[in-house]
Amino acid sequence: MTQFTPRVLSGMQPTGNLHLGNYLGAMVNWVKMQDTHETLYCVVDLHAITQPTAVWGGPQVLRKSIREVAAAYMAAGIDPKKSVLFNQSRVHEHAELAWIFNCVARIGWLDRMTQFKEKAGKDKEKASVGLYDYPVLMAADILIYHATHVPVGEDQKQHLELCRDIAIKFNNDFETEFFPVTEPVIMGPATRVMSLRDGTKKMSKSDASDLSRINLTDSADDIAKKIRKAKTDADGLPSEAGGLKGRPEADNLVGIFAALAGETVEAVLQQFGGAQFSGFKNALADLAVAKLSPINSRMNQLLADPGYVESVLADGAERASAIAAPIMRDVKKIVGFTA
Ligand code: AQP
Repeated sequence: MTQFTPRVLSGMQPTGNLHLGNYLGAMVNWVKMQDTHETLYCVVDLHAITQPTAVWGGPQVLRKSIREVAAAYMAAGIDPKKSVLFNQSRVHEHAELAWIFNCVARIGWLDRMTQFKEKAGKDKEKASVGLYDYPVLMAADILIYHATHVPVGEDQKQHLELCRDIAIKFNNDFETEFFPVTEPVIMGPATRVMSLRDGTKKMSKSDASDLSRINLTDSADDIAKKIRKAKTDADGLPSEAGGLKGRPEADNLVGIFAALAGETVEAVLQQFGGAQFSGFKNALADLAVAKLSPINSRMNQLLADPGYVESVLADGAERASAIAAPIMRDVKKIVGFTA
């Protein structure tokens, strides 16, 4: 079996403000992995344009959003000296490998992808071909760097299984062990942060209600207001995790507290079990403000210097290309395009 050097890749779309779900589900782990792995983090702008223009805002907005997401990465703790930070469209090998993977992946595999069904909605005939093909591009994003680990939230599990299927089929079809079978890294107490208005729905950038999510750009007042208004049920907090079963909103708020505090759900319930939500929400608001305000301030500082953010992205693209180019050259040989 080929041994691959441990390498991490992950990314987020520049389709709006990043929120607490993106932060706790993925970014917290990204930051940790910088000290243990070689890490690449990208702003997935090719993915953003799979949605209607109204979602990503058109060319002027997109350019700004790419900088904002890059600034959010750095503000949350991604160090561009330790990690390669870049935007996907600047490294043409992502799109090139995606085409080859389009010829490896099967339509039946894509037909099973639940995120396409959710994002395309009722009128899937009107969805872009790019939205349908999104998981294939995602596999190319990962495998063009021979990434072995991908830290993501729970919602990306199915796409990562598809990435593994593509690597295995490519290796089988071409009788090689060229691509690693990548491991998803889905860890921590908040791998699926739910909407503050409806504990059965994922916290999401595209939710029409801004009260449903905490944005990394929210002020301290907004954070406190959103937590105070968060939906809860009539009972108080249970003393044990089992008491959160069937109570999605309570479960979500306790999970958020645990993730922000770096504690287990059990430890949070030992502290707050039996308390009413009002007191717990005050403590959660204080904790969220303490954790998120420094990120917000750092993001604003970075955004005041767009030239710096652009220079980080340009440097990152160069470093990413240096890894991707030889891998793409080998793929072309394996497929038979070049000798
Ligand atoms: N609610 C969430 N809880 C935990 N993790 C989450 N992620 C997203 N939402 C949650 C993780 O964040 C990473 C990047 O996501 P993305 O920006 O590429 O797109 P997304 O998953 O489609 O995010 P949104 O906010 O839900 O956007 P829209 O509304 O456009 O669909 C991924 O690792 C994801 O798991």
